[in-house]
Amino acid sequence: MKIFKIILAGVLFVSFSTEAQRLVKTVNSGWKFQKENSEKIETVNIPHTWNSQDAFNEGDYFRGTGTYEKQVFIPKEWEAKSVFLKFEGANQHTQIFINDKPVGEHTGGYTAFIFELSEYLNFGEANQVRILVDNSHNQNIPPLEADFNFYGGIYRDVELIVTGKDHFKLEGEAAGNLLVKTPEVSEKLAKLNFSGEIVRSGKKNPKLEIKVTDPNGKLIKTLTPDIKNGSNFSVDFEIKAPLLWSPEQPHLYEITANLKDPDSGEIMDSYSTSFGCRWFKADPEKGFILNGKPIKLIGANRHQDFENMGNAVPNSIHRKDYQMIKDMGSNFIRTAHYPQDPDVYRICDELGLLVWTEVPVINDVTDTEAYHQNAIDMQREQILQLYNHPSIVFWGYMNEIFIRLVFTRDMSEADKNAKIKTSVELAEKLEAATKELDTSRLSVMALHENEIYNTSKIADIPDVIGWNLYFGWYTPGLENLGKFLDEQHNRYPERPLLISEYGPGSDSRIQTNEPKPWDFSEAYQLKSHVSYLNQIMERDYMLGMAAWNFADFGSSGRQDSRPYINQKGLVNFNREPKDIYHYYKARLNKEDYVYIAGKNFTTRFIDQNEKVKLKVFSNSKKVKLQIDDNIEKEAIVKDNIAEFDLNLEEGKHSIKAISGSADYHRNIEVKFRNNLIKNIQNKPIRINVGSHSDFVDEETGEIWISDQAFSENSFGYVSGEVFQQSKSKFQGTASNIKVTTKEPLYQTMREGLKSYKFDVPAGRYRISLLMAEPNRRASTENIYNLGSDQNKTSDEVRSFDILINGELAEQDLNLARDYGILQAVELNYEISTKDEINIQFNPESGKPILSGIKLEKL
Ligand code: GCB
Repeated sequence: MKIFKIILAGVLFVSFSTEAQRLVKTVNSGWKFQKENSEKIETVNIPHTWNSQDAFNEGDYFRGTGTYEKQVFIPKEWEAKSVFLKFEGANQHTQIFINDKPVGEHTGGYTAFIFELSEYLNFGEANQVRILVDNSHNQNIPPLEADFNFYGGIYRDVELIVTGKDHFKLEGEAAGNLLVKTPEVSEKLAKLNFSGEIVRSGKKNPKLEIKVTDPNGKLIKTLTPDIKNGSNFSVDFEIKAPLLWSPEQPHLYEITANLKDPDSGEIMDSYSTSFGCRWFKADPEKGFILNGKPIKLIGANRHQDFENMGNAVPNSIHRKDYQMIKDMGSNFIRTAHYPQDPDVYRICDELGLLVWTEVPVINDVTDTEAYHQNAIDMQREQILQLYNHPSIVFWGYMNEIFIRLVFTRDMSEADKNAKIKTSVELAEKLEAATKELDTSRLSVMALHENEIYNTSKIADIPDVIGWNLYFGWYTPGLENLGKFLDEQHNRYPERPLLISEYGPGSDSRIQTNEPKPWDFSEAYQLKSHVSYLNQIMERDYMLGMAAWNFADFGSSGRQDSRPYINQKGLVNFNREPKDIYHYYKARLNKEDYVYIAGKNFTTRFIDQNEKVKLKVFSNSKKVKLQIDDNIEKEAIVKDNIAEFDLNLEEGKHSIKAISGSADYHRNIEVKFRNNLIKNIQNKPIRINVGSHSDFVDEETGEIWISDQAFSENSFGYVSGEVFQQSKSKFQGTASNIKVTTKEPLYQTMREGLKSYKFDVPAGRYRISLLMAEPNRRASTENIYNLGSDQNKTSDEVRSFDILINGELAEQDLNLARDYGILQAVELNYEISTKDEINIQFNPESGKPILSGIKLEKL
């Protein structure tokens, strides 16, 4: 809750009435913005980033300085006040100038900072405010590198704050926060302390009055502590039988502190904060204990960006996200990998979400005093600014800090040891800084799956260890999760453990009944999350788990099935839920819930005798299915999924799932694959060649169906194999394919095929062949020059001829040479035929490839 009151000019400017308080107002609108080395000046509103678009284009996004400028009128009356400018966050180094005079600067992109402007201002006039923000890489500022975008700009609110000359201290690391501590809480009693600092004009001794209200808004106490040495105060108080804060009942108390003129009783400054009463611990055997009871922490990580906005998102989106996380049934959130908007923590307090918040010390450490100090400053700012939030239970300070080291080839032993040493030293300093400010919360660090964290002993430093584990994705075997955790638990029985990240990438355009790692199908995401949930639920010692990630997010270095986006979200970048989000809802919520999986899997292409597989998510024991209002089926629910194998006729079906008091309806259309040829008139066949998944084009609704081998009266490939880029990945290339929005269609392909055949009725047809050269090293040589180029092997030159019903359609087609690598190519041909279409692929060098094929009757 902001102390934002619209104060009538008369009241504000004539004098502060006894009801007056500080003025807090945003200064977000109408800034003139200019990027370094650019002529263009635009008018922008804050929140703003200059990377909302270019971080999603090919090449590097702009990292440099942006200048924001604005005239701000400062009333004459404020001469008698103190005037501050507060930034909730700007990425990542900020300098402030008022009327061309430097006021101050701040380093770090994710915490708030505040400056007193009074001495720089001309009162009764417009003042020029100029802000320089720089997001260029700086080896002394964390994060050095990470799997997300470092969008530059003033991407959180800017506020002007006006207080009396005597005021609660705003300047400094706490950015205006006063601390409410809860050193001892039980069901019977909460012992509390409220402390802070007052900045005084020195004329009179102000009086302090603190009002405490309970969660129902009832005043329960008014405290009037002394102000020590003229500036500090610390007051203890107790609440009997406190209403405890918990995810089920997030009761919030509130404090309002007023600083009063001793003679007139006028309020010179006022500050409010909410707080909660709860206690907790992390037990290495029993897991997380909140208010004396074990609670399995289940939830997600969350990045702060949104489609088309970058990190410049309004508070309403923060609220929507956390509401969705709460609605999913979670009780836990990790604000990976940095402190988020101050509103986020207020929202988590209100909704009842337990929070792990962390500073962005990620992947690597620079061995300089400046880097270490910046990291420590970030942690101090995070803790002091967010201290009062009952939702926060973990202060985190490092993520996978050895991953750069582990993946850097050619690093000498000496350099490795130096890197380990500086990282361990920094962890020790961060641990000390954390505990110096707050012993009531747990410190935590996230590790990737590697022994180095144990051998270096860095994992012994924090109170709790979070493992980021991607079994079944980066490393094989979903079932290895439990084994890995049990082994860690046995070796380090005193160490409380949780899973800080897990989950595969998915794309709601990719649908299959036979999910495989790296196919980006929604089905594999489901399979993986179910397995992880089961394995964690059966281990009492595990504190809990946070899925990676609540939403898809921008990461300019990524080339998955949607380029520049990390697709491990439970919801899309625009927060459209994926199947998996509904699964969590069914698994975690108590109220009856039912959902038929497959928003994009509503047309099923099957063989005549094949059954339609349907998955229904539910939190009941059984699910009933009503098909076309006349057939009823029932299935037992296991792991919150009821599986149905349905015999359905070709055509449209209405399906309703009922479980408990909840129901869900979906229309499903069935098409027999063999009839596709028969019905080809006006209904083109589209095949996702080299893939076991259907690709649903969300723009057109067209479906490119999974591939099949040729059989009589049907269609399909003859010989060849599914193209595999690397052993660990099961299909396709993970590289971005240029000039198309149907990347997955081109990423998967069949290699070395002899032909693709259709047993079609006589007629005239258009054939479209889709392909992309996946090999980055593919040669652009002409096959006929090979003999003269000693360096090239035929493996690197892919060249083939295409014959359609015996007629040469392409000779020496070298995609790399003719179109470029990783480039979407579509070749269309028209032919007339009496009974069949046989598209032959004859290699000249290397193996022919094909990504997709469309056959249309003209
Ligand atoms: C991790 C990182 C996270 C990445 C994630 C991934 O372990 O901590 O920043 O985004 O893996 O998707 O690879």
